Amino acid sequence: MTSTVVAEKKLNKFEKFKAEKDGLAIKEELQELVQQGWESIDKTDLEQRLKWLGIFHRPVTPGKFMLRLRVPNGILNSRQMRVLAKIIQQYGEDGSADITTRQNIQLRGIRFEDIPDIFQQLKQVNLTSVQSGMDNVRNITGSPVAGLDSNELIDTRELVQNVQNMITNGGDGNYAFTNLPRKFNIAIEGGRDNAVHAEINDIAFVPAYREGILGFNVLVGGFFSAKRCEAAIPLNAWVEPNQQVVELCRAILTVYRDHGLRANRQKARLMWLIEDWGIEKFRGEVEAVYGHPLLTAASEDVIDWEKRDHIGVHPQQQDGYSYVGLNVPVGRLSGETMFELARLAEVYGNGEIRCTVEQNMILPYIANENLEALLSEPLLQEFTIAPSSLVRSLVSCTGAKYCNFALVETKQRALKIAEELDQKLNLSQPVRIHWTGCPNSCGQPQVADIGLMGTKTRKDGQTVEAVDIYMGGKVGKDAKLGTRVQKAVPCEDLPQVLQDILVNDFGAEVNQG
Ligand code: SRM
Ligand code: SF4
Repeated sequence: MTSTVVAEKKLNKFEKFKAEKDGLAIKEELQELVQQGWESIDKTDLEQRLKWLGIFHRPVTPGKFMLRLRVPNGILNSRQMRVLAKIIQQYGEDGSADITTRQNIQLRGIRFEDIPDIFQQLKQVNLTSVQSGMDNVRNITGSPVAGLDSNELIDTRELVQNVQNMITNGGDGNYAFTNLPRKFNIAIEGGRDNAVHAEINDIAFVPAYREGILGFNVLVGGFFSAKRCEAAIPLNAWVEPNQQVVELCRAILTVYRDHGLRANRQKARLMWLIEDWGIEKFRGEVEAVYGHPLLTAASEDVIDWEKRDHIGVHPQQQDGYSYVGLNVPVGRLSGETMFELARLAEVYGNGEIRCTVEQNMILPYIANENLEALLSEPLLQEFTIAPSSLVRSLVSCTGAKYCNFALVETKQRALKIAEELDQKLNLSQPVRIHWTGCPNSCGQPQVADIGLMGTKTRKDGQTVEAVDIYMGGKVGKDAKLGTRVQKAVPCEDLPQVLQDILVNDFGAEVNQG
């Protein structure tokens, strides 16, 4: 008996509630639920199904919700940014936003009764939060400098948008893909530096020449989970950078939806199916749904650069223009800073604002003669183009302030320690530190030079917050996942432990005096 048949017989509790009522069905019930008030909503609707609309109740802050958007390719315009700023500003102290590790935006402090109105506002500026949580395809990432980078191979913007439209039915919701066995990640890289971390996605498209024609090699099955982390493997397929990308995504998602393992939720990500079948059979099933013979992969891809972080001023492919990468410490934004970003994008640029997977922002199309004026704007002192070394490359997941999975507080602590070490040490090379509050690995500690994963330990007879330390993550060309090198270091000992690692492994020097 194949495991797929077993899967059909023994469904886990998530499969049961999805079979009872699809998560997307909550869309039609929203008005009624709002009238009812969040306290009396059925528990599964509140804690699970609302996530199909991107609405996450935060038990850490009862009655306050997080709204996870979709920002295809990380690109927003100033009108959209203003709407987002306005939404969170009404919540005062509670209202904030985060740039996520998938080039996306999450809004915080949202009150349930406001959601229908918020959805109206989002629709007016062509934004959606649909299918952004639970067993759906997450925000689709693409090269953050698509259409700007003079060394770009493929402009990913339209492709990402088209894949999102296929999956979400243009943002209205699409029952064809709302009951996957588990979450699903897609990335499309168009540059030479693997800016999207292709290797950690369930499907990744990476540029590759086949018989002189530029298209994509396809990788599948990359994922992180508390149980297991794997880099994506080649599907041995090559597609042209057009509708073929969309159709191949549709085919892979269809095979995953119909055959993915659903018995054990810990073994439901795409890689488990690929392993169960073997890559040959998987490829064959995908090809059958795709409906045409798949071309074999090009012998090598064109990822031949080290990864860039896009911070600072960079000339664009358009003469006379630059894009400016701003460091947003641990990705946190206030309503005020978002309004200001929108203003700067309009005054100095073309109105666009882009997010990166490092939780930073890019302002494109700054005419070179206006650079000086932009750089002297007050916001650029806060979101600087010249941050200190460790702050520059710092990434952090949400952590205990809002996430009930968290074992430690992350963002605030990450920033404080990085700032202190930057004061104390001289670093001659960039060191990428990623924090993640629990083994779910949203902060991607395995891609970092130094990854910190929240845990608990005992110290002096007390249970204290601690981290496991990962090292050896390599990004860009020949990307490789890091592995755990130390277990359960109490957070209070971390500044010294990190200092020692930075001195011994990364050549940092302690400032004298
Ligand atoms: Fe994540 C669950 C936040 C990127 C792996 N993730 C969660 C939840 C929804 C848990 C919850 O309900 O509280 C977190 C919401 C906390 C909050 O209030 O913000 C959460 N994940 C995040 C974000 C916001 C971290 C950040 O600060 O940037 C990222 C949102 C991305 C987006 O825009 O959609 C985020 N999560 C990731 C990534 C990184 C990536 O995609 O490159 C991963 C690892 C890669 C992967 O998925 O393969 C990731 N998140 C998980 C997992 C483990 C998945 C698994 O297969 O076991 C969970 C738990 C789950 O799904 O059961 C999870
Ligand atoms: Fe929450 Fe854990 Fe993800 Fe951090 S890694 S956002 S603590 S689920």
